[in-house]
Amino acid sequence: MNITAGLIALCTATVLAFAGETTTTVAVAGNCGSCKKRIVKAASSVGGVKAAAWDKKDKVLTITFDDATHGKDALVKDVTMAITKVGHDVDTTKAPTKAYESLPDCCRYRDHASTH
Ligand SMILES: [Cu+2]
Repeated sequence: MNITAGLIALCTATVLAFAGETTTTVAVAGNCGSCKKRIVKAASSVGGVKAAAWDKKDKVLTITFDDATHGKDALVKDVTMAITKVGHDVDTTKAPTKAYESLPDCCRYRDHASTH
């Protein structure tokens, strides 16, 4: 086997090994389109997350992640940390007051609900 063939075989094996994808959902508090952008951005910044979508009506974040490299519990924990850090409550984990207060007024889901 020459080097090129070896590299191709290695790459193929890597792709196969990392092909696993799992989807999970978590409840994330928020109000509007800006919240959506903020939440999705924070979730997407977490290693292993391949896709993230937040439904502003249901307040549910759907995350698609690589289950070959990331366990679900650890991943949800990382996503929770990233999102609470930008001011949004995740399930029973409250965002720090300081982070919440840094949100624009329209996004303050604890004080008022708005879906502008
Ligand atoms: Cu908002």
